[in-house]
Amino acid sequence: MVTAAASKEAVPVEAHPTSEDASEIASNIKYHSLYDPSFSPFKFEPEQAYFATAKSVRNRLIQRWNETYLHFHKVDPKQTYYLSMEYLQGRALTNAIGNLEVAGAYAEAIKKLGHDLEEIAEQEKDAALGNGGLGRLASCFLDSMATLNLPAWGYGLRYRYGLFKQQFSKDGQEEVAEDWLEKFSPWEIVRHDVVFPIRFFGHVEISPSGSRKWVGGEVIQALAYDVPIPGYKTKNTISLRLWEAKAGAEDFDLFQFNDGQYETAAQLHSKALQICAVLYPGDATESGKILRLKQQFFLCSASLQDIIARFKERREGKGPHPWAEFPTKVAVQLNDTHPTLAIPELMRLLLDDEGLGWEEAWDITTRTIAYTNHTVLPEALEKWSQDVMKKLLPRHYEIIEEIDKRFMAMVCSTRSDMESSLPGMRILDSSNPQKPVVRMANLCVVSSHTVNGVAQLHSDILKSDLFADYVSIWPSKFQNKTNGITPRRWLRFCSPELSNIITKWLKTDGWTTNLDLLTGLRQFSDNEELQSEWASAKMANKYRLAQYILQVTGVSIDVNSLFDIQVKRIHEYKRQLLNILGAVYRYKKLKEMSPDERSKTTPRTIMLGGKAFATYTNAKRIVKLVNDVGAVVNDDPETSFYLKVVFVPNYNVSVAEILIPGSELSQHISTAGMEASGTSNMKFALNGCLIIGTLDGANVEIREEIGEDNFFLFGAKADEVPRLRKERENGLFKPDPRFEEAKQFIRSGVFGSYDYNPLLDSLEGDSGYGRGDYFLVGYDFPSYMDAQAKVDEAYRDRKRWLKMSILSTAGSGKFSSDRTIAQYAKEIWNIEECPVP
Ligand code: B1N
Repeated sequence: MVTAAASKEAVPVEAHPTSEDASEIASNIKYHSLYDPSFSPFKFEPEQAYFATAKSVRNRLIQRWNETYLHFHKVDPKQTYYLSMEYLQGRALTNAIGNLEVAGAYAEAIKKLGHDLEEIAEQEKDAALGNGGLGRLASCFLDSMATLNLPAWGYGLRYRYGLFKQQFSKDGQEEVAEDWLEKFSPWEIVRHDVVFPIRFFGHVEISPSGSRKWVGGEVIQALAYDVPIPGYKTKNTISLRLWEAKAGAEDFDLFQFNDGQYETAAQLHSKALQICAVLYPGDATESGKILRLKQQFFLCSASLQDIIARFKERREGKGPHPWAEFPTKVAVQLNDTHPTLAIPELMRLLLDDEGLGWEEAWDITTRTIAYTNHTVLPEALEKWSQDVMKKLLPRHYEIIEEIDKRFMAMVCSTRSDMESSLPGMRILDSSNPQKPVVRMANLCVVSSHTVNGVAQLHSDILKSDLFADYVSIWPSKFQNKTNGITPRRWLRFCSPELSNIITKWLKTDGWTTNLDLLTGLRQFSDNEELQSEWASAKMANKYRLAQYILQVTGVSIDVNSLFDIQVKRIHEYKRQLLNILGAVYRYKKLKEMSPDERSKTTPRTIMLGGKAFATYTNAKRIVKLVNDVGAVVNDDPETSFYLKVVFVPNYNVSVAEILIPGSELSQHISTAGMEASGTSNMKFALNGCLIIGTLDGANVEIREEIGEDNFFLFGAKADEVPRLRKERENGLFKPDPRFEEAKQFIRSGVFGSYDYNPLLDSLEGDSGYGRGDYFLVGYDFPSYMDAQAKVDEAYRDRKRWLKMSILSTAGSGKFSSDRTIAQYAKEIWNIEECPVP
């Protein structure tokens, strides 16, 4: 027995891989640091302690993950495969020990080793294989699928560099590659036994019998990495399978290498590296476009080959493969159009490799695939050049052509009344002969058995607008599945203080898996004892947040001020500009007040955070403006007690876990009709944070659930937006003087010498989206300011505010991703739970 030198207690080194005893867990952590070292075994600083702890937890996960796989294999239920180009997993350690219910024991064990669990957990880099809401939704869904014991898998790509790190220079945001695999990830298991060939380019060969085969081109290998996803309070642990691209030794030309042609010798190796190098590379250039399409196909082809192999394996010895059974064993969900190529790829595998006829293959494909739409923004609806598609995927292009042809024939023969709508419904759009394209959303709608939006309003807009023509052909194809979030990561683990109070008052912790139980808090919303406990939990979270802000920005914020937060990707439709214009106006008014008048106002700390896409100029200008306003406002001795403006750098999942619990007001202020759902709105409300927002996305349903008195509503309604834009174009819009004053104040140069005129001009003249202020910042500004005045007033009444805060949490039950996933399982996938005994 070896004893650990660096620890506080003399801890023996032993395996104890599944013990729940703190001393034995400490021995196990030591065991990993000594016998599976990734650093000098004699070092045990926080970083080494993190990796050793992670390896210890990982073994527990692997055991459950193996049992789950074997159980699914034995029962052979219908399974769901969730295909997504993005996952925003964040950190795994706290979540894993929380879900396994060993957090307390691990905390104690780590203390015995002379460290602190929180400090150890902070060593972990976020797995940021996604951009924003869509990727985080996929991760919340995995958590719920595991927790609900559903037979389900996630499939994605193992990007070498995930979402960039946001840094600042004097010119504003700079993007730096985020090396989440710099050391290694202890949460993945490389599967050298799971490898599939993926072909690109080449040509189609037709045999004398007329059968078609895709041959030639370049072939790259897809290698699986499995990330175990533990459910909460269950043994079930499912897989997120991430594909990595690889070339083999046979692709390495030793002859060329020895001849000094080093680059050409390893050409395929470098091509393979490019595929999984980065998340969503810019697609402005032709080569960038091909690379993005290659990524999408890589995910689809590897995943479908894997799914088919599993289907066959489970039928081994049971006679020939009854393909008609495939849709009774397999459900494939497309997370937006990014994995659309799963459709022609499944068709190709069934037609060319399995020898099925078109009708049969089409029937199987359409009964297997379902599609979720996440946006109505025209620029986000994917269109791929027909020429690029033909070149990269010649056989898939043929299949898409055939789907398009048969769809047209069907409409013409059964719905002659719809002929004039046909050009807009077609998959192939050749209306611009210079740039013929494939419309991916149309391919998805035509080929899926179900299409869903992600909040009621969004699903209604899909039906009345974007997909209206299809609705008249297939009225029952369209559904709504309002998004949700996992209450484990987004309340139970990120705010233990508030969680304990909720458990105490509800007399059960059952809310963590049945979030509707939170309505039980309503009856206590006036109770002074609960209110005072609630206030101290929120205050503890505000302290933690204030400390974090000080540490990353150097700005000291007052925990007694109203903490007002807007964090999300920077986009003009999300209207961070409305927020900052409001802040600028507030500052100007504070400056004009006498000290006595000022002392009657509500002190506020406005925090904004989020990343701007590298080439999105206006988004970057907004980030710069927030920083510049903060620099002036925070240093103004006259007003800084009443107003601080902070840009929170590098917003990501783990930063959200600090911000959201400490928030009191959050802003969800997109132009109505443009935010499909939003999911941070749900996280904030769940944490007792009040919302100021428009009637957009899931805000509509949140307001319904928590009550309109507890929601600060403002702004135009979705159905008014087209008319307001028209009026604006026709010069009928009269701006509010406060709006003009705020813009003028910025133009006057108070916030530095950077030229904000182009940004502000987008609110007036031609914004590039058509005639000026497409996002109606000017139209909504007065009602926004009025709503903000109501916020200030409500905050001054502490009892009233606390009651509203409690009611926000109490009304958030609907927004659990457990509810969302249960609905997908029943109403789209037709799968049932399969708990490991
Ligand atoms: O998906 C989220 C929603 O809550 C948000 O409202 C919505 O904006 C977001 C292209 C997207 N829609 N579309 C994307 C992501 C990456 C990309 O390359 C589009 N993200 C959303 C979850 O439903």
